[in-house]
Amino acid sequence: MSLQVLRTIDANVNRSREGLRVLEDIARYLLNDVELSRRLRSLRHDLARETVSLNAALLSHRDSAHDVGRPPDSGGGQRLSESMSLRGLQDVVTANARRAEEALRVIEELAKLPELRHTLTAGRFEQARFAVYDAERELFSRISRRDKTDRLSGLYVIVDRQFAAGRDETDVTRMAIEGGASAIQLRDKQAAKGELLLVAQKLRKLCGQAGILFIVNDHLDLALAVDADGVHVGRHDLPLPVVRSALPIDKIVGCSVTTLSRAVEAQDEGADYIAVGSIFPTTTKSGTTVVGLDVLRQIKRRVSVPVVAIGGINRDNIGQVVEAGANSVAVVSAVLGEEDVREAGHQLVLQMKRASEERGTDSQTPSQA
Ligand code: TZP
Ligand code: MG
Repeated sequence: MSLQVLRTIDANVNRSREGLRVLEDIARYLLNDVELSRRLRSLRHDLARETVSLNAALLSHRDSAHDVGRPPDSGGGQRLSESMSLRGLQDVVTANARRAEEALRVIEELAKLPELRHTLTAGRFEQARFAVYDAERELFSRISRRDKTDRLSGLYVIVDRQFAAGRDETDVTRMAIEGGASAIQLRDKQAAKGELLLVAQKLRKLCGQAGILFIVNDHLDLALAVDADGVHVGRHDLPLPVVRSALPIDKIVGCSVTTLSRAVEAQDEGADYIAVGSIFPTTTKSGTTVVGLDVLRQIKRRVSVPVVAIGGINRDNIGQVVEAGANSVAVVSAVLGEEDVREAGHQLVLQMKRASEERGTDSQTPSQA
């Protein structure tokens, strides 16, 4: 077997293993995804088995010292060039998945050479390459969606024209954003789609400029049309799996629930966050079930996705909701029903901060440890 072929195989076995290890550790330590990290680990182990018969030959011909691609000794202190700089975890995933995919392709092609045909099975590396394509997609999706749900935490203002006291949605939204909202949801049970589309486009733009999340209630088609960050559905809307598969992989879907069992089910069906409510009595939505803070606590204990509390929440009771563990608090009337929308939002954000500081301090006291 030629030395050059062995060295090429060696370099690419290493590359694929290293790329896969980075992906595996992202799945394991950054996403806590047991299933995906196990899949990547067994892929890495399977590949090690495929080349085990070549191990001695590969190692004995390894000559890293004379590798023309070896980084210069002074390279460690160098800054990444512009083209190499990574913007975030998504880029780390892409770079390492590509590294593994390309390396696997090289091994696959070399495995077809007559001198290697009996030692390596090209098809195994091809299968592995496709498994990495799938894992790359899944990791990219998980990270992008987690980035969004991380930004949910805080005040989630639902903009519903019916409760805006005749004010323009754009003005109301702008003031809610200035008041400190982390997310805006457009909700409208009455307007025609075409009219709602125009509103959605405006709110999407405002939220984009402010760097906050924009979610569309009920309407998957509108969410897609305006490139919203996500869509919110309940039991009368399209089923979660349908919404999940129709949405681009980096968009989120939220789901309203009133019970613990439905919360667990919604998470299993792909909900990126769960909205629980009505926590307190409300007149904003008719026919709601008042679930209380206990259901919120139970759901918080059982699901790993962020939980948004909704229904009847105002500046007097928002502290209890934060205390019960809500990651985010959704309101309609407590912001839209006030004359000064900005100030109303600001006060709610202040109360939330106070309550979470108290909660943080409490949980750090030795008596609670
Ligand atoms: N879903 C459950 S309660 C509710 C919705 C949309 C209404 C929330 O409005 P408010 O005014 O904050 O009680
Ligand atoms: Mg709905």
